[in-house]
Amino acid sequence: MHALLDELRIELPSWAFGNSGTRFKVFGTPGTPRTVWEKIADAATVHRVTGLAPTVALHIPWDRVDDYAALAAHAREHGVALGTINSNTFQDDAYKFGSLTHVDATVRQKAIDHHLDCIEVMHQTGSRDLKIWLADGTNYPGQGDIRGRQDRLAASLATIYRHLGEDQRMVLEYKFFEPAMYMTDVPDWGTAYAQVSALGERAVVCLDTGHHAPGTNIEFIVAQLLRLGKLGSFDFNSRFYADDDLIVGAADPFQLFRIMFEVVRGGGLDARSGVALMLDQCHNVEAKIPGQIRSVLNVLEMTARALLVDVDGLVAAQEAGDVLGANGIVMDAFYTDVRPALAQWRTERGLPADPMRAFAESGYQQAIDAERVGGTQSSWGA
Ligand code: PSV
Ligand code: MN
Repeated sequence: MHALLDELRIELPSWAFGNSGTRFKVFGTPGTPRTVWEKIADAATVHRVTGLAPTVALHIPWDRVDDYAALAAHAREHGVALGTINSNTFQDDAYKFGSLTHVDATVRQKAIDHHLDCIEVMHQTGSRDLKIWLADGTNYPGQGDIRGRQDRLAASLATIYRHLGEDQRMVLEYKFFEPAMYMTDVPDWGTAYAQVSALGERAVVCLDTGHHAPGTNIEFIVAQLLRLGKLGSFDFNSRFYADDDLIVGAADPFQLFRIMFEVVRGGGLDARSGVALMLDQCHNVEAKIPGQIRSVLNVLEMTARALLVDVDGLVAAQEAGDVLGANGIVMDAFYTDVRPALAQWRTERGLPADPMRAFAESGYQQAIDAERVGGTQSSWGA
């Protein structure tokens, strides 16, 4: 296996361990965490069997606690650390017509203050990244002034950026629609790039793989943002139709391979690149902990295949105009079954050869099913 595989780190979202669903129904599952403390214990289980997921992202206010230093210590005791802090300006009545873009300065200030609170949390957790996804947008032509909203967004982001600590970054996520249906204020990588470029070096873009129109060439965006030095992080998931938030690589493993190939090509696996690979998923009907294990393994598997591409041969074929030869080199890597080699790679590192099986045999699920009775199960939005 390629040495760079040892650099792979995948951050888990705390909310993947809570219940989630669609607007039609959220199904509860035995063993679902009631608190962020329990979510972190579950996330640590994924790291124990994969060795690939040493950090957990939090969502504020879903994961609000009184003592973040204690939460960080709890994570450490479980063998993981706290990672990205995600802000949330999409579930408060005040934000009906926008948050950082709102026409009313009082509402904008409330949204800015929430981000300053998140920065305070980051100081206590030791987190590097503040990730911002905005639900801001409009549903009807004429409802809002597109340009005015961009200007207010720029001003709000600049205020937040000024408050970041020296080692902290702002990561701006884009999404082309939903909940706004006509116009979203940060709909695409170009807008996110324009906004973060105006701020400075420590403002970068988050690429959520589910946030593009069907047919979008996502690996092109990866290559371009890496080239521009502005790819801050990924929110990995997969989609069949809209923003499905399904297990990464489930809908289109080849797309995940192509994305990881561009990450490798652009130096994004090197820790110094600052690119954070995160999952942003929900497990609505499947078991959550194995769902996260499978996701981590899918990223590992496609990264291992991407690292198999014979780059020298590829460049030679490209330069010779050998279209089929170049394509054949890429496809050879994609079609290589790396699973036996990865089992061996894990064994050499003292990890279970089969993490899914190791978790199933660990008895952890049965223990939490029995222990976590009563209380209110965590869910998306709580
Ligand atoms: C928005 O759809 C998003 O992708 C953002 O990253 C949010 O923080 C996350 O979903 C919540 O699941
Ligand atoms: Mn996301």
